[in-house]
Amino acid sequence: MSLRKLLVDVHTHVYLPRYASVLRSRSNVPRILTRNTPSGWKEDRLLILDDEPTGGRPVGPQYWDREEKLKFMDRHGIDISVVSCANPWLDFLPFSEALILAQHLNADLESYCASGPLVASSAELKRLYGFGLLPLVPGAPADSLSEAVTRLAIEHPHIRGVIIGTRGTGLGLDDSALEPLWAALAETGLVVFLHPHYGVGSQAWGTRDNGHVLPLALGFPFETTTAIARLILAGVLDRHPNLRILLAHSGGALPQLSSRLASCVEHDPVVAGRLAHDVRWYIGRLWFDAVAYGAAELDFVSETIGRAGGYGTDILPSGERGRKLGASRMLFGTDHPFFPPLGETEKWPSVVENLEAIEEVERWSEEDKAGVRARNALTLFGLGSS
Ligand code: 5CU
Repeated sequence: MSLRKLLVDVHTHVYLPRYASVLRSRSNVPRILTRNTPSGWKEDRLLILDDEPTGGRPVGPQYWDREEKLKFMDRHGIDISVVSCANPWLDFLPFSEALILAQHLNADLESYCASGPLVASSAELKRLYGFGLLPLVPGAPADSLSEAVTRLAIEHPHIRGVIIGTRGTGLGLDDSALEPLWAALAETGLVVFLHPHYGVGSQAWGTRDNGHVLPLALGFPFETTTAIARLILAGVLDRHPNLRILLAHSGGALPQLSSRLASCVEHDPVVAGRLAHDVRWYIGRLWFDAVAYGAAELDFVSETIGRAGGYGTDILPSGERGRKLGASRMLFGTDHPFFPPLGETEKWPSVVENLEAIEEVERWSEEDKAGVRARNALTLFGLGSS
């Protein structure tokens, strides 16, 4: 199969068996508990979010079994998945435990990918690659984080990046103690997948029962928006221009708010003085998954990214050139195994919606769409000769 026709999923999660057993061993959230159903079955339930309703939600082999991941990929025509541990990663562990568990889980992930199948018609491309874990928890010494990055890059060829949350070692991603981490990530070229877990200000959700709708639909993306905005405002991308950051859920509200953010910075000489560029310029230095569920949103995000690179320069790439630039920074994702279908269906509606959204962006050429489906990921993760 031509690489142009591939489908690559960059946002797809797993709780490896070792991680699932840690969750099973716990009596506080995050945890997996087994309970008896009224019909006498035992069922596993996952509790990871702070406000998870008592009893959590069903969890099963689709979260940890590689065969289930491959079946899901086959069913949706996905050739390659770049899998990552789902939240909340190692956030709940003390540093000494997080350090050891990260090493074990990264070795597990390497073998999950390396011993998996090849892409049909390719002698070199695997169907599975991964984002590793770092012991990025309170108390982590800065040099241990950069050492972990170097080790990951040297020891695990199928791990092409790291997934991180928004809290760093407790003070967020603008903490200057993280400088050696950014330096090591930029040096190794590992892609940083920035993903939310905590949401923001849950008092804003009110008292009406809306289940997980508001925390997941709004809280998650707002959390990512705040975290990446703080990283940009701290000048991290000026000091580490080779850092490659992929934002979950199409960057949350960052594209929509980027000109407002830029205007606020312009009005604050202290913050503006810290940055080498107009804030919007940095948006063009990031990558965005295409997990937005709508064509209008994808179109808007790519247009915003495309224009971003021109801010502060004489050329404002708009029109086709801007769109191409923007589309080249967007990558298909599914969020599997989250958002499963509610009834019996062959394909998951959440996946079909994301694929249809790519197909329906009228201003993207077939070339742009093929890029979002596969080529951009192949290039970003250095897979095959894209
Ligand atoms: O449904 C959820 O809670 C989640 C989650 O926790 N993490 C994620 O990536 N997607 C959905």
